[in-house]
Amino acid sequence: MRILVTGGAGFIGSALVRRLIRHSDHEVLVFDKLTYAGVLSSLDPVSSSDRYRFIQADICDADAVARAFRDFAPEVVAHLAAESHVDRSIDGPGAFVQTNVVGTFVMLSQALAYWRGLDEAARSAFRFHHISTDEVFGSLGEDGFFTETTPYDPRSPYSASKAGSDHLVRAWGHTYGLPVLVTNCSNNYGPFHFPEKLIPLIIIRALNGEPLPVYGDGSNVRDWLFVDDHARALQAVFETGKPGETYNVGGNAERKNIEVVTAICSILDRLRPKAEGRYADQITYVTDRPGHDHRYAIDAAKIRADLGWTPSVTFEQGIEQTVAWYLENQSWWRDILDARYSTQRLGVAHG
Ligand code: NAD
Ligand code: TDX
Repeated sequence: MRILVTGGAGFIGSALVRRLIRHSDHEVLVFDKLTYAGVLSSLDPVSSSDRYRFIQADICDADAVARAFRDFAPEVVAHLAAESHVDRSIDGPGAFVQTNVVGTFVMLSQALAYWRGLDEAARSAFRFHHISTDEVFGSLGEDGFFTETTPYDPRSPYSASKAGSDHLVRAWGHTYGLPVLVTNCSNNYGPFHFPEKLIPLIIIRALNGEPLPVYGDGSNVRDWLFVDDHARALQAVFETGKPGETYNVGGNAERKNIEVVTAICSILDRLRPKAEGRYADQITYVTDRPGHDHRYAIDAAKIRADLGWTPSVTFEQGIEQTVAWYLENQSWWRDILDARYSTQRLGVAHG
């Protein structure tokens, strides 16, 4: 199949593209604006494949999107392009509304126009897959899980913009018959993760001998999924999922933030011991994130039962691999630190 991957130079998009080139016969067109979060070198491992193509363009640019549909004639759209960092959405929500809401509208409008021009067999085979987040469901207390029928309750500018885009995607399915799929996934981690996010930020700052900022008291809980397992879930959904359906994707690996940070510190103590002391000595509790959601947890029973997908690695295996990758691939993240973002605090609202 021909798969149009928006946001393919990002963390999850690049993992999906590497997987599709290495483990399928699909052709891939990456459509990516290359914002601060787009890192083309994440695609170096597969960019010499003749089944891989790249276009630098904005999903809000209807003409560029229309051209990509016309020239590439995709059978699947895997729509991952988004502003993805909650802290940045606190500092500058406008970009989130623009890319996540307006950009998704443009993608849907152009997909619909293209889809209507296909013959009947191609129309029924076509899929528009929107990659979304569990944050649309809001925040849980100590118990319970998000299912596909949990009511939406987004609470940050980021999650509100993703909720808006999810609603638009479903509306295009219900109203116009576009064959859409939505997946809502928990926190991903793994190689090529941009240093603004908790896990890479902690690894990098630990290695640089800097304080390790834990928001609030560190008791917030996230469910962590290794990014390659997410990529495998996405492929299963657009290849075999039922149009109109939503699938929750999760790692069954709930951890308090402080547990994640101390796990990273212990792995580093073993793999790269400090001359004196331990990495955990660098942990510093800092002002909480405004509106910080307490807990996310996913019930992934549906994708397991319907599509046979389960995570392949535990959090302990995945975090070990991730720390090792950051140790072995320092040029990837040092280039980012030099040119784009040097792990400073973001998202402290000023009222
Ligand atoms: P990311 O920030 O690493 O990558 C986003 C990519 O989108 C970048 O390559 C960027 O250049 C591109 N992009 C941004 N705005 C664009 C625009 N206007 N036009 C074209 N390209 C644009 O994000 P990620 O962590 O890989 O997340 C990918 C998707 O998965 C997002 O939709 C996100 O909401 C969703 N998601 C992420 C997680 C997670 O834990 N990271 C979990 C669940 C869902
Ligand atoms: O320095 C930090 N210290 C800290 O304690 C950072 C950057 C984060 N945190 C906390 C906040 C969260 O409780 O760690 C947790 C994880 O934070 P992020 O890595 O920013 O992820 P999160 O806000 O949970 O959102 C992520 O998962 C869901 C992705 O960024 C989203 O795109 C995805 O939808």
